[in-house]
Amino acid sequence: MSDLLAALNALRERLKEIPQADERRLQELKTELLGRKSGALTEILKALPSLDPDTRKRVGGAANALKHELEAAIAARELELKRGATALADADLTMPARRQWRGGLHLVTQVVDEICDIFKELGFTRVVGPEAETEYYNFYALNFPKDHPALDAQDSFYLGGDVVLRTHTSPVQIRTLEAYPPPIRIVVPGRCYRRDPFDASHSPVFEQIEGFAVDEGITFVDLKATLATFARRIFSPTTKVRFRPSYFPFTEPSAEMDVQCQICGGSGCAACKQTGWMEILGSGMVHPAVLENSKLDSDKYTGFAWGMGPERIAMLRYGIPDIRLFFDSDVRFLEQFARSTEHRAEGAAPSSVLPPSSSVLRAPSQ
Ligand code: 2NL
Repeated sequence: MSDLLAALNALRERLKEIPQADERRLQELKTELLGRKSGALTEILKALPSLDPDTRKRVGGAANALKHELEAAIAARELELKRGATALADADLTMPARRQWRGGLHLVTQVVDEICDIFKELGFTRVVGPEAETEYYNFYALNFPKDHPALDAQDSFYLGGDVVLRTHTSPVQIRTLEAYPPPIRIVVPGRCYRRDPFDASHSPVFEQIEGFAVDEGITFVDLKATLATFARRIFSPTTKVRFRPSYFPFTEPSAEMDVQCQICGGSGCAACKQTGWMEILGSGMVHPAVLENSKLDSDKYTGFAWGMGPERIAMLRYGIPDIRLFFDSDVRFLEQFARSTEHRAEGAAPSSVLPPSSSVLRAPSQ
């Protein structure tokens, strides 16, 4: 008798399997538990007639109760499976999937990578450095006079003391001069900060790319050939360039480079103010004082350098009228230019970072 009650208890445990069963398993369970020929419960019911009336009553009652529970659980699961199948049958499998948006590189990032890749082919290494700098690296090492207006807090962002948000990436060139002997050929992209208005053509936060070459025997011919080659690569192979005399504290002589207007081709339009030319960068031969400040012999070594704004290059190339569009983070604008990030993960070599130095925010003791 207690054997039969134990068997009933074991069967009750199997109730738990029912809500998890799929359609096939449910049919198997139905046969295993309630099957007329050899279902587990049927076997117990078959044994009832040989029991004494009292026991028969107790075991029989328990067996019937379990039978009803099993039948109810199976019926509930059958209904559930049927409903699920109906829901799936009603789904429109031809409906287009929701578009996947994996993000993409900002247009300015793409242009920075492209510019650095062109100079990489010309032998220049990509280098980055800190955005918080000392006045020494940002100004004095670069031959800025002590009373230059850029040193005024009205013109630059001071973080306190002599620490300033860099106004150009030139400090990285100075750090490279200190860390490596010539020959040096580097391109330096990065964020820069100036107290400028935020209008169609200015932003207080902007990207710059500077280039820098120092070696024995470098002349203005190297500067012109390198930068003209760059212009023909970033615009088109037939793009004409011209150099106009200019002034920077850290170069002598200095020159601005113009390219034929990318909108009208040179005939004159509103975009080039009827000149047929567009200014794309400033450049010059590295001032001997800059080399001497970093302990290089300016009779032995010469160099050239240039600086340009990738936002401006992107605006000229794609006809973007307002620099603020790059900073508004409006996806409707940005996604028009978005390309996959995959080439970057694979292709673009990471920028070299200058060797770690305890002097990152210190001027050299001299
Ligand atoms: C511009 C002009 C320029 C440089 C940047 C440079 C850096 C060192 C030494 C000498 Cl360390 N020169 N950089 C030279 C000429 C022009 O930028 O209009 N940028 C937007």
